[in-house]
Amino acid sequence: MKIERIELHTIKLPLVHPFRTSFGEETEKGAVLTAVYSQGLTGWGECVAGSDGPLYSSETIETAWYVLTNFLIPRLLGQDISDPQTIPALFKAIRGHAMAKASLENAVWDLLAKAQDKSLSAVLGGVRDRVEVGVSIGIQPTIEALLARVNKFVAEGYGRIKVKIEPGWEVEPLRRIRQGHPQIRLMADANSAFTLADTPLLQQLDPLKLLMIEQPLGYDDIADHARLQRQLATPLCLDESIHGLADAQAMIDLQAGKIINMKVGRVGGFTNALKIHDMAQAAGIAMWCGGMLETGIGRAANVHLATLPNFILPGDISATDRYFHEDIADPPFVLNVADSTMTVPAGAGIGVEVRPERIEKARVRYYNSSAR
Ligand code: OSB
Ligand code: MG
Repeated sequence: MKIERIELHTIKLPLVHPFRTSFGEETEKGAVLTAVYSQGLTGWGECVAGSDGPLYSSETIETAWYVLTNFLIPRLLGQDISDPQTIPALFKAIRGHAMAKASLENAVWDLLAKAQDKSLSAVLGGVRDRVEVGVSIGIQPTIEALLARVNKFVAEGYGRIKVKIEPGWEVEPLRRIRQGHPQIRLMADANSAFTLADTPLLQQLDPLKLLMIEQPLGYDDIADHARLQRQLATPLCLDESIHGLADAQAMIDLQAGKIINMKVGRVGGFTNALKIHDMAQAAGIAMWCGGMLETGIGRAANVHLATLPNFILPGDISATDRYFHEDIADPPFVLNVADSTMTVPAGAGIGVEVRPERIEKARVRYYNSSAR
């Protein structure tokens, strides 16, 4: 299909509850939404780069806009694409900027799936129609506030709880959650807030039987995670450190952890995500789908991705009402309370209906370009 037209929309949506991690607090979700047009169909993508600065990764919505409009869109517009796995080659000369690349490539996956009248899960090779999910809870002002939040989400039906940690907010909060919920699947995410010198502190988490500790050390550091894993019983999971195939291979070779948090934006799109999925599966590295507080577009893409066979742990994919009062797509995602799952949209492509009037309401920046 010839890519006839591409639109970008930067939107800002207020979050229902502020989200604090070791790298900062977000009260609003900013995203660049990508739309690709061909033969009367529209494919949608969402760029997960940060709107508050290069804090989680080096990309921001501003760097993504710059790279998309100057380098990526000119390489894609007017191209005749029949297989989205050919797109990374078009973008090869552009180094880095995985999230910008993914937002465009993933929109083409949606477009081509819609043209075949197949769900995104079907074209990716998914094997299930519901995916296990959990909730990621930010750093709270007090332990009492954290426990109240955990209890609320457990009561809502979430069967896996992840809490953000940082120095000074680690062992005690997790111990108190464990006391109240002896059996729940519990894990911690440090977003790179610790160093190897904190090994004795992190060892104190071993008796709490956490599912995993996510990204305790440097955002680009694989070797130190290997050193730490040798001294911990709790499995380590890498998030920030895995930017592509080479990082996943290094993690496997160095035994730097046992689990990968897959974020399709962080690895540059579905083509790379599929390759890392297969590589990890062959190496016995488990995988789950991470989240970046996505709108309905990115959330739908995540749900489809999580249907792949090696996604064997619950994902950071929560119900829409946990993030937004009103999303830009319908229907909202809801939790199946009986088994802490989310149902995969059955329609073509990402399977959600994007609402243009809501995008317009939330929009702060717009771009439109047509092929000649
Ligand atoms: O590290 O997994 C992370 C949100 C923004 C940036 C980084 C992370 C997160 C989350 C939220 O943990 C997961 C979600 O979308 O619910
Ligand atoms: Mg993380």
